[in-house]
Amino acid sequence: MTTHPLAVQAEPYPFELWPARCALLLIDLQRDFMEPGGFGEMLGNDVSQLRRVIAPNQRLLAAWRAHALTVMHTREGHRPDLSDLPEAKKIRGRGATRIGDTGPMGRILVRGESGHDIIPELYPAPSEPVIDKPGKGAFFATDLHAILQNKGITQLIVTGVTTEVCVNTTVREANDRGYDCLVPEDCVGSYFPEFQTMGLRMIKAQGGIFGWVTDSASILAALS
Ligand code: C5J
Repeated sequence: MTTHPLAVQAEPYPFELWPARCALLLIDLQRDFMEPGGFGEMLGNDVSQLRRVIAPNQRLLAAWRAHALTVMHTREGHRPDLSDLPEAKKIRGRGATRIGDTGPMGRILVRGESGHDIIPELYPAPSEPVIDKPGKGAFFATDLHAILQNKGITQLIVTGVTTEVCVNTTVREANDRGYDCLVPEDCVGSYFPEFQTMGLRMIKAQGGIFGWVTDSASILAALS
C-alpha cells in the first residue's frame, strides 16, 4: 500500500505506521462488559464509561475494513465445562456470582453464551479472526501470535476494554514479542477514570516503555 511509513501524532513521539503490517486488535468488546443489564453492570459498574469507546472504534474499524487491512477480535471466556478455568481465577474476588454461574445474559464468561459475544455495533466480519482467550492477555494460551506472524504483522493498534486489565496486559505481552503497539485513548475504556488515566500513562512512560498513545482522529488523519 505505502512504500514509506505514515506518521501518526502520538506520545511519547510520532508513531511510524505501516498499514499493511499493522493489525487492528479489538479486545473483549463483549456484551457482558459493555451492555446495560450485563454482568459488568450487575456488579455495580457504570457501563457508560465503556460505551463511549463504541463510536470511535466503529470509525477505526470502518477505515481498516475500507483499506482491506488486518482486523482481529478477542473475547475473554472459558469452555462450558470450565476445564480451562484456573481455580485461582474462579475464586478471586470472593463474589457471590462467579465465572460459569448464570448471569443476566447466560453463564458468565462462558463461550457460546450471549453475554460472552461481541456487541453488535462492533461485530466481527466473517473474515476477521476471533481469538477466544482464557486469560487477560490475548497471547496467553491462544494462537494469536502464530496468526499475526503468518500475516506478516509487526505492529498492533490495540483497542477495547478494559484499559488497565486486558488491554494493558495484551500490550505488554505484544511488546515482549517484538510488536510495536499504538493505543488510541478514545478507543479504550475502563469503569474507573483513574485507571484509564494511569493505564495509558504506563504504556507511554519512559520513552514508550510498552508503546505509544494517540487518538483515533490522529490515526484516521494519517491514513486518509
Ligand atoms: C477485561 C476484565 N477484558 N477486566 N477483563 O479487561 O476482567
